[in-house]
Amino acid sequence: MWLALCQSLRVSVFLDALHKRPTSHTPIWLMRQAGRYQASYQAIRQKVDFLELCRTPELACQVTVDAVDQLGVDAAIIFADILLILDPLGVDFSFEKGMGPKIATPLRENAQIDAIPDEIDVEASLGYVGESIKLARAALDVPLIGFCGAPFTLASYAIEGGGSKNYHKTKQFMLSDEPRWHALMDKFARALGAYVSMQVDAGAQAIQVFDSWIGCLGPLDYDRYVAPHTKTVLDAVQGRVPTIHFGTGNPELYPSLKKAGGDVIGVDWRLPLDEAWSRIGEDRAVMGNLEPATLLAPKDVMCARATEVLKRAAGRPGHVFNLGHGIMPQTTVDQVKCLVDHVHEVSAR
Ligand code: 1CP
Repeated sequence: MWLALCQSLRVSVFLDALHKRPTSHTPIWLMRQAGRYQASYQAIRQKVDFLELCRTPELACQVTVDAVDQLGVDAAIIFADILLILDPLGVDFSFEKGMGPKIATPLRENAQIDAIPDEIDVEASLGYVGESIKLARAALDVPLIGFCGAPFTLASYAIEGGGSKNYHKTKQFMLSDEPRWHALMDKFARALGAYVSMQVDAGAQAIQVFDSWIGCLGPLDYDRYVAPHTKTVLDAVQGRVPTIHFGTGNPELYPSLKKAGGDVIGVDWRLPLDEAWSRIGEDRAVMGNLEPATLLAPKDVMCARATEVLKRAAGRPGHVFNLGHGIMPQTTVDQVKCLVDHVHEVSAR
């Protein structure tokens, strides 16, 4: 009886915060909470490569659940990657050891873009992510987040051929051939919409859209070239589960991100939380905004910075504690656990 009550409370804290309902403490989870900084993850990766791990539901489930068990966070995120959808879109990619993603033949020619399918069969191509979600739901006592990359961030990988510093090729294409740019973004957006719908069908209780590299654009270009397509993705699950719209790098974009959609806006560390929230407006929940590098600092410094974020949130309903971007691989599990405990303790109401 007690156990059932505690479990239902643990479930509701995160989802209540997404809905801007008052909670007993500020829920916390961390982007990239499953990954290379964990010995348990490294042990699995010694046996299978990264893509095989993503495509094996039992292992993806295990990695998802291990992170929650080790850290005591209030939500899980399914173990997968934003690039997996490039498979059914016909864009070949790989992960080289110790490096980021590499696209075999980056999208540079009109014919390549025209050849991308208008529709994909998500069950046939990405059904393994749905299977991971079903297994993880059965094993978890906290809510499970599904996710995808936003059309712009995904397009930037496909066009640049991997990670990029300046996104020159992406911007050149966007500014040179607007109709074809919109055609590409629309194909990506509709595929992504079908993908996140499938994740919700499988049991994902919230969806996060990662526009990790959107900060290279200004608001006018964002509104014109990107917003309608991210909206397509978010609209695909709107009203079914809460959505988190995350972007980094340029706080001037927050009003535009909000207009494109998302019940929750994910913010980085470039503005203090209260300022970011007032730019977004208090009608939305927010997620963030601890600088990831504070996890590399002494514990007292990290905890003081976390307390500062909580102070600026001022206990208002609708704050989910997170980093402003993913956990760095140099971080220790002990340090992350210390942060989670500290946030739970200091925010207890
Ligand atoms: O070597 C390894 O084991 C692979 C490292 C790794 C991991 C652990 C990659 C390669 N992806 C992931 C998992 C992952 N990626 C998750 C689930 C884990 C969790 O959050 O707990 C998620 C949500 C992602 C999403 C993702 N992949 C994003 C968006 C989030 C962000 O950090 O901005 C991006 C940009 C990617 C691309 C990607 N995949 C992997 C790497 C190293 C990168 C980034 C490369 C770059 O900097 O360009």
